[in-house]
Amino acid sequence: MAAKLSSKLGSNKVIVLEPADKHYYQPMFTLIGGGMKRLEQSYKLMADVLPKKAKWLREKAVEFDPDSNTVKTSGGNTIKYDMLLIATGLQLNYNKIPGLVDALSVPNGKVGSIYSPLYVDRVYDCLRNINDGNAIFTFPSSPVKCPGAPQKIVYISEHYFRKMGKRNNINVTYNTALPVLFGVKHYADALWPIVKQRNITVNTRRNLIEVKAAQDIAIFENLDKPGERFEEKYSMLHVCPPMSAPDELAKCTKLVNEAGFVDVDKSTMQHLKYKNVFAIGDCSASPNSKTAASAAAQSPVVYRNMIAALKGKSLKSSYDGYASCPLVTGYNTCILAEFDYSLTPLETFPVAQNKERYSMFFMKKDLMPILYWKMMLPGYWNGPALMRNMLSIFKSKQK
Ligand code: UQ1
Repeated sequence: MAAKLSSKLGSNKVIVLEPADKHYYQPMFTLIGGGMKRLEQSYKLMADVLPKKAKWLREKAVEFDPDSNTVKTSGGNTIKYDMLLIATGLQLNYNKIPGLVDALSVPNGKVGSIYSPLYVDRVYDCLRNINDGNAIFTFPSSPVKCPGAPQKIVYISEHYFRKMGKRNNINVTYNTALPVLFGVKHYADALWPIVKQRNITVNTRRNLIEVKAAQDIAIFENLDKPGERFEEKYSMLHVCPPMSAPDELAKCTKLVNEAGFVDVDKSTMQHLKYKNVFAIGDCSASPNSKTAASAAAQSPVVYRNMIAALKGKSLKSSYDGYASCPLVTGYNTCILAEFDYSLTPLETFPVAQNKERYSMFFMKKDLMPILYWKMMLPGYWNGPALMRNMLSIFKSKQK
C-alpha cells in the first residue's frame, strides 16, 4: 500500500510506521516447518523492501487518537495525518497458554510452532526427532491468520513420517477448537476423505489450555462441555497460538469493534465513523479469512477508495471478501481453496480445485514467493481477479 500510495502522491507524502527490521514472507513458514525451505529464504531486510518514495519511521504506533488525527509512536513522537491506513496485522499470544512459552524454550524440546520465526525451526526438529507416540496438532479458540496452516502442517508431518518409515509407530491427531475441519464446505468435503484415508484423528471443539513440558502433557478443554478436560501425552506438539488484534490497537475503543479489530465497512474498507481511516489485512474487522491473498485483493479497493476519500469523492470500489488458501497436503500436493464472503468457491483456474494437485503445490512453493516479492510488495499484484476473469472463458469447456 505504501508503494501504491507513494507512487501516486509523490515523495515523502507517505509515512510508514514500522518497528521491524525484517519483513517475513509468512506463507513460507508451513514449508519451513516441513523442511522444504529454510528460514533465511523467508525474509528480506525492511530497508530493502519499503518503497524509496515513502518515509520510514522505525517506530511502533502505540496510541491512536482519531479525533485529533494523530498517532503517538514508541519513540515519543506524535504524528498528524490526513489519512490513516491501519495495517498492524495480528498479535501472537503464546503467553495466553500456561506453560507454552517455557515448553517452546526447552533446548531440543518436543513443542514447535510454524507461526513464529522464533519457533518454526523447532517444528522440523520435532519431525526428525520423533520415533513413536503421539504427534498432536492444535487450532486455538480465537481468530487466526491463515486458518488453513494449522492443518497443512498436519498433512506435511504425516507425509514426512510415512517417507521416513515411522508412520506406523506414530498417532497423528489434530485437535481443533473449531466445529468444522474447514469453513468452506466445498473444501471440507474434499479434506475429510483425506484425513480418513491417512488415518489422522480429528477432534473438533478441543482447545489447548495448558502445556506441562516436564511431563510432555498437553491439556485440552471440550468447548461444548465446559469443565471437561483431556490430558494427552505427546512425543511432539505443534501449537497454533491464540491471536488477537495488537494491544495498542485494541485499546483504542474509538477505532475497533468488541473483538479489537478495526471497525471498517466490509466492502469499502473505510472506517465506519472516521472517514479518513482505512484498514487492510489481518487487523480489519471485515469478516474474510485472514490471508495474504485477502490483503492482495483488498489492496486495489483500499487504494482507490483512499484516493477518492482524499479528494472528497464518493467511494466506488468494493471488496468481495476474496480469500485464498493453498492447502498443502504433503510434499508434492495441494488443494487451492478460493472463496468469498459467502463462503462459496471463487476459483481462478479452469480445473477442479478441490482435488490434490502437484501444479498447485508448485505454485504455492515456487511461484508465490516470487509473485510476492516482485509483484505484491511493489504494489502491482491486486489478487487473481483479473486472471480469473481472463481464464473464465475456458471454464465452460471443462465442465
Ligand atoms: C495470492 O494472491 C496470494 O497473495 C499474494 C497468496 O499468498 C501468498 C496465495 O497463496 C495465493 C494462492 C494467491 C492467489 C493467487 C492465485 C494465482 C490464485
